[in-house]
Amino acid sequence: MDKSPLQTARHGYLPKLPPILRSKLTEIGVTMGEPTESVENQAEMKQLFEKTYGMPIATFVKGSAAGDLKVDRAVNVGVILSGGQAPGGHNVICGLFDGLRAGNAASKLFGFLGGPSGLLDDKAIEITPAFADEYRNTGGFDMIGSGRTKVETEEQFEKVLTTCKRRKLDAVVVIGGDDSNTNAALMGEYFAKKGEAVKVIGVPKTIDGDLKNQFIETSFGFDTATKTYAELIGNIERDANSAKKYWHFIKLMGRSASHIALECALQCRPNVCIISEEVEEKQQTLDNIVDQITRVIAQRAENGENFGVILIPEGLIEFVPEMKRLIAELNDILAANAAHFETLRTFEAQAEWANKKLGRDASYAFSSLPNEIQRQLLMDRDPHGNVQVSRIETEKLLIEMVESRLAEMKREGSYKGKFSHQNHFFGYEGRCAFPSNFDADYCYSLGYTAFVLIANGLTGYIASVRNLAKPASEWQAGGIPITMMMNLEQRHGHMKPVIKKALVELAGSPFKTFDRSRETWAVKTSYVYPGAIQYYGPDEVCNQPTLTLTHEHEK
Ligand code: FBP
Repeated sequence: MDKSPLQTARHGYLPKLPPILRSKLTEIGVTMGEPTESVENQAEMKQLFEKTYGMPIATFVKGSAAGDLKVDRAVNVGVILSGGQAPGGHNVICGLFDGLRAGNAASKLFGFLGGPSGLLDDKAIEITPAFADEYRNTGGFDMIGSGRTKVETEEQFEKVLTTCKRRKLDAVVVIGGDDSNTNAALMGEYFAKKGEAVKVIGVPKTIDGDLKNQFIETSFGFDTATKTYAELIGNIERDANSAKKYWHFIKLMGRSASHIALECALQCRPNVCIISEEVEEKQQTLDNIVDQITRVIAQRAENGENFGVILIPEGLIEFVPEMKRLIAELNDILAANAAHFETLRTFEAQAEWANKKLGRDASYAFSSLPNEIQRQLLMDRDPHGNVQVSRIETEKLLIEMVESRLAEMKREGSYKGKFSHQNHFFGYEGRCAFPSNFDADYCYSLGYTAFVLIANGLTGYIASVRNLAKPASEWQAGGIPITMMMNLEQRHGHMKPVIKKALVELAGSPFKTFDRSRETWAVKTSYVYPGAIQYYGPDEVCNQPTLTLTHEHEK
């Protein structure tokens, strides 16, 4: 395969590891902290996770390694990439591979193909040194592929176990987001309950940035994805400020949380950035959001500035109270009547059926939406029961509503400007970018950490590399029990144990920083142009963490 000059250069990049992981493996010990609790529903979670609930936080320290797997014994480990792509996944695999081989050169790593389904169907390749080298510091998940199959039934766990036994696996590493790490926790518990020796370790991945807590400071991929989007937004801002004729509505990925939109706003200072969590907190309707946008457009028009940039988080629709209720009702009726719904061939028939099944308020909300959005709301759910928000064109819905509101204002004489618009959706553009130095280092460290957790006989843990706002020379490593991040939520019409998404905290420093300046950015053009990710050069240009991480560490 032909390689670009950057691809060739990045092969030679040596990811930085936290000091503890640079020690000899026999000198890495683990200290165990206090027992932990799940974020909510502690009593129920304790019952559901009899074996793996309440385990302590593990921190690697200099000392002799302890545990039931000795680091120098040859081990077999399976790895899967699960869910949406995020920059750096390949480096997690390479870090895990290098850790395994540093422990014992005869250890084997199997990459299961296409995500969890590879584990179920036992489709795997053995990772060799030459194969790993091909993928070091590259973006994408094409090394072994990914998928979103949910592993939750006893039959599926048994199939995974059969695969593990056939391959003589000591452990499985699941590289994934909240749903995939929920799978990992369930699998770890199942094996432990059955007295099986196979360990399960998770690694926090998702560009959405919503798989985090005090010990998982960020999920990998968030850094690179937001820097990629920020480059594009900055370019559009500069275009808008040059041509002075368009309002750009930019939808940004992030299935639920608005971390991506907020980070891009902090980096680029757009005129408006909607934060879904604030919409929910203030119980804002779609009309309220349209008011907020049109007010800014009218104010800028008075200053002769008929252009601007508006950021819209992908998950917004699910946070607008009337839409949230509508989607929840739709999810339930679609789950309960899946077979009948399949028989409805046309959109008209589906919409009519849904309208009859919905309660009065939800039916009113549904009918008030343009047909295209109705159609998008009725589309297939993902295997975890989620609406596929990346396919709902919220940016176009808002443009339509803003345009008609501005027309009314023009008639009333309260708006005299000119409104021309462009719409964009940035999501897939950022998921497979070359990992930034931060993500390249973080991911490699996470993979290596996963190996050390396995070597110490831990299961049901997620790899944790901490102190990330500081240079890698000050990072720490360890693991936390996955159950610590879990609670019960309604999925497919049933209460299920899942990892609780970490949403944007309105009392948190990143949002407060944005809040302090947004009124100014709305009216006065204050754009900042971050430019492309830099891989080589001075630290302040190529080794900075996200502003979210930086602000969160200020508190
Ligand atoms: P993960 O949570 O699996 O990391 O995926 C996140 C994401 O990129 C969301 O931002 C987006 O809504 C979704 O995946 C898109 O999914 P798909 O790749 O199936 O279109």
